[in-house]
Amino acid sequence: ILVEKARAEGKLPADFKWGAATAAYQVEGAWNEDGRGESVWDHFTHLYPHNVEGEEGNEDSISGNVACDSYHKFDEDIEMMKIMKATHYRFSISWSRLFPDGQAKKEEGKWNVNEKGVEYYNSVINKLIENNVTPLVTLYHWDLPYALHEKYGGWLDYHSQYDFANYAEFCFETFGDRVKNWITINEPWVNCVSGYRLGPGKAPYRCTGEAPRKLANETEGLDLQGGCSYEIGPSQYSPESEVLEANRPPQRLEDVWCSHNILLAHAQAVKVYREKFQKEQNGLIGITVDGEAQIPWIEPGMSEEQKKINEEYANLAAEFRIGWYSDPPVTGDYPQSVKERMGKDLPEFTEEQKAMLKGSSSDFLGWNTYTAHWAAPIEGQTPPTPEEANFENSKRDMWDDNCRGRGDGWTCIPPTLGSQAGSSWNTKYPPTIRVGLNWFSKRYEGLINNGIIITENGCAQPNAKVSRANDEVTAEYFKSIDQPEYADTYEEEIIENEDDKNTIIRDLYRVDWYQQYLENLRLAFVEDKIDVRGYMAWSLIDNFEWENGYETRFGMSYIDFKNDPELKRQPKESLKFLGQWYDENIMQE
Ligand code: PNW
Repeated sequence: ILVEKARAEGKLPADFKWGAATAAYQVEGAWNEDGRGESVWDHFTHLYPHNVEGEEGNEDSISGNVACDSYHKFDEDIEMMKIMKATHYRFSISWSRLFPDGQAKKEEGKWNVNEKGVEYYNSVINKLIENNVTPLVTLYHWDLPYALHEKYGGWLDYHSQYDFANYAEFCFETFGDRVKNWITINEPWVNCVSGYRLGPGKAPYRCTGEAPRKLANETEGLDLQGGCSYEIGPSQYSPESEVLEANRPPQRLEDVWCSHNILLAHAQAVKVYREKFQKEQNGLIGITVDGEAQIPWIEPGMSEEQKKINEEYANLAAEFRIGWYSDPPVTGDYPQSVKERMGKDLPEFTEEQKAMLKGSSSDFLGWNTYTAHWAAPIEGQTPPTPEEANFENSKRDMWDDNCRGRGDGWTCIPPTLGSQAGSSWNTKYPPTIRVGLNWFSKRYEGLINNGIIITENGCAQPNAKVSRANDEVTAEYFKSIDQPEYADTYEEEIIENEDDKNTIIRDLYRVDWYQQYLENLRLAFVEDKIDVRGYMAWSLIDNFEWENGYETRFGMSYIDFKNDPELKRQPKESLKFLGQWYDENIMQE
């Protein structure tokens, strides 16, 4: 009834989950306080300081050592939530803050947990609830305990699923009386492809290429590109991981195996929740996947036949870019197209694993959406056909290096779609959210009980550092296909000087971003009747943007990391805009 009433008024229903998102390593700081253990991000940012953009010699500027210090300043974060009228807040738990060596064990009814960590998350959860904000908790947002990487190669080893499930069980048991919305894993694709294939992007900085390497203590002839950590391979694998010793993924397939193991870890955690907690605690659990909606390339005067080819291609591209990760937790297996075209390079799930995976994200599906890709088959850049899939060093490797590794899914045609925001991959094409919601909804009809939640959406304010060549190309294109409204370049909003606080706070590019993406979300709900249940903006506050450091700002609240030791949060225009959007577009009972 709520839904019908809302649709009739062109609004979102009163129980719509409305909020902002952050992640532990990006905001908490306090990296070595109160017994927290090292994560791969602590370890590798310290080991390879040149892999993150920051100030030479200033360790805090290239790591999450201090970040926004939310570990001590969480009250101030709550003040920001109020401005946007958040009903929900999505944050993540740092696994190594609770279990410094990553291995949760319960003996005689007692967990080997770091109590200070528990105190912190209890206080976060309780404060949210006191302030009428519902917690939406991510268990893993890329900060794998370093001890597990060292012990057996982290996500490369199938043991990781059991360690993750034990940690998850502790969280359900301890926080589940108050936390009713759980996300197991954030963005398996980014975690695995950027962490184990592309180099050096995300920790643990493994990659397939011959990237130059320099450690923190090597001062001679520093190579500012930083390095990949693949050379630490075999010796890091302890005898305990006998299975992996025998079946170690070849370097070229590490991202594929990471993906496989992380999907299993998700399913194991859900199994624990379903069997031991869900009935009594009455909460929901799901996974969050990333991936650009794939927009078929069209041209003025293009034949119907070619349009159809490109549409089919777009679906195939989406199966590779998104379905690879979202199908297993819903349908229980990889998409047929991926299996056929990856051939024997793709690990198989056993029947038992398929059964465990199936429906493991049937409560809800989380989707992080930012950018769109064009899709069209381009000569020399298509993935292998099933016939070509079974050769070592085959066409698939070429395609992987040229296309998949670059993040273009199956499409492989530059540039990405829309005006350039402040991070290289981050372009603005608002219909992407509506296209993607429709794609999921059609693909998983009847398989997801409580709809899709947009668990992240947002942009970095455009700055002078990022190449804007894409703008002109896409602007021309949009004009040619009669969509001039997407031909924006927003030159007046580009920040020339990193310290131009006024431009950063008057973040009109971002206001426009939210306005347009939210309008597309509203249309998906009202017109297309898509079951979308929530929207979390990324991000509540400026924070540690991984390899891009602190000057790539996704936040709706400004922090002067360089000059303000208090790290005061200051609301930007966009934060206020969201509060207004809430009033105007979401039913108030
Ligand atoms: C997400 N891409 O990452 C993450 O979940 C956040 O932690 C991050 O801060 C945010 O988006 C902004 O980057 C992504 O290359 C990283 O398409 C890269 C991509 C997408 C999302």
